[in-house]
Amino acid sequence: MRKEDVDHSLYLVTDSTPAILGDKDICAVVEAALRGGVTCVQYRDKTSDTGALVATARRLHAITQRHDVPLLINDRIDVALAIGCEGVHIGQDDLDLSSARKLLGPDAIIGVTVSNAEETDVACKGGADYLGIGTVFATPTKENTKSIIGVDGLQQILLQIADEPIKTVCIGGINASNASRVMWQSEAPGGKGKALDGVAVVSAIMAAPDPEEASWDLLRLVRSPPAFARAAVTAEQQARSPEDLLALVPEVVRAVDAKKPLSHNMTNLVVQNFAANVALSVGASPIMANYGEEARDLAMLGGALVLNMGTVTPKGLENYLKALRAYNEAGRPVVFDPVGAGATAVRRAATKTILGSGYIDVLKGNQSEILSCIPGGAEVQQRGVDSSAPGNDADRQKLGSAIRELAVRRRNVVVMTGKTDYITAGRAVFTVDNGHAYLGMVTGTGCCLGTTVSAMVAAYPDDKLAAVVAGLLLYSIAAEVAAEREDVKGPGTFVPAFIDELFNLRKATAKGDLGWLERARLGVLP
Ligand code: 3NM
Repeated sequence: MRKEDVDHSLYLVTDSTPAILGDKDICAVVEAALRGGVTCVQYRDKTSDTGALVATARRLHAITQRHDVPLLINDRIDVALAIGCEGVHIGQDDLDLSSARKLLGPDAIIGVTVSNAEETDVACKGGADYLGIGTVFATPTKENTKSIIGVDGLQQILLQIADEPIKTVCIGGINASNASRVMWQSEAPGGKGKALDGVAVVSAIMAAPDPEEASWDLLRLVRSPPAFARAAVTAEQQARSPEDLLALVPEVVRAVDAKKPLSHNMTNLVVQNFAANVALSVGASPIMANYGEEARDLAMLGGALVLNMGTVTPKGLENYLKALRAYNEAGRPVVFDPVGAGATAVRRAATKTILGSGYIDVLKGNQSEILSCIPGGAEVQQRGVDSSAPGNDADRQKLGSAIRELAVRRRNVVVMTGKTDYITAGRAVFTVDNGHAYLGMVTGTGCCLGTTVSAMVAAYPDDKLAAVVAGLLLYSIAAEVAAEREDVKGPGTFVPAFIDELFNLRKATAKGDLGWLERARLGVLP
């Protein structure tokens, strides 16, 4: 087989330790995995004596040859030479790439493990055939890994090598629950970065009760986009003008009114009652279910999930992750509100965990929360950028490009709330200048906006940008209308009036009375 023709889609790395292999025969497991569709095999054994290594490698090579799949040896160039297999895989502490190439010749396949920009650069310049990028997620299989880079770190490396003719797989903690997501999420949209060629796994196959079935399942997952990818915001949807989006608002509001979608809130203790009433007013069916085990069933009901981190606890975080997985698997939208994200170390870590554990369709927060989701965002914040200061166009642009980059990286919609609200899916940054000061004087109004947005994306999932814009306009204009009422004397009387006006505007929209939309101040950053 020519090395250019190697398929890296499902790359099996073996492990002979009892914790993973158990009492199974390594050759039987590899044979089963090949029947299941594994496309490349690396024999990795850090403990056996050289004689045993060579003997096992020979048996494995006979098997991989029957399946026309390359066999690579981890680290041991001598073993690869002794059995005449297709190549080797070298880590950063192993023999260097140019020596390995000299020993093995130009036709051998040589892969290199990389975890940062510098290692990547050296491996590409040195003529590696493929990169094993990791460690993506922490894994008990290899505990002494250098760094956990997450999907963000993986994407960074793929952006760096956009133009290199090199193949790539990722490694570390990859299994059936995340393979498809990692393949899709690590690729920067718009052809800016490279897409992974595949995933490398150890335990997901070597420790599986049925390695053939596990391989078959993984290969299918690697080759098919995840459920949530189907409804990502398209380039055409992003190219619309504010007027185009405004024209869709009635349709979105009516869709919620007609469908009464489920708004599943995992939200904080302070706002549960308020959020449930807001959901009802905008036309959704709220459920305030904080127990993650329920999420699988709830995700099947055609609704959307709100993860609101307002009163995060370790148990709460576990529940969020279960629900996130369930909604991602069902292909139903998730709105994440990283409340107080920058405020404490616990919240910073929880935000990172949530963002790294699944796909978030809409990331919504205030300026400091959103900036703390961006690498380097804290510095933007510390430099005192203030989008609400009048006439501060430079700051608006800075914030606009920061959230645009965040949306590109996450392939989602980002909403940054404030005096002006900003919305982007990675291209145009739309702005909403409606609302009322009372919203800032009542607890939970930010959280309830998340609930409102969840109702809109649940009812209108194929156009999440329009859905989010509709949610923001309905919410902030209802606040204006409520605040102007004669019976509203301050923040206390504002709350029931606001709930009424959310209901009234929705009902008016359903009847075709769209007068309220004349107040809309929807724009786009130049
Ligand atoms: N190399 P599992 S992580 C062999 O980061 C190996 O370089 C890694 O095992 C790296 O698929 C790893 O069971 C083990 O998580 C991956």
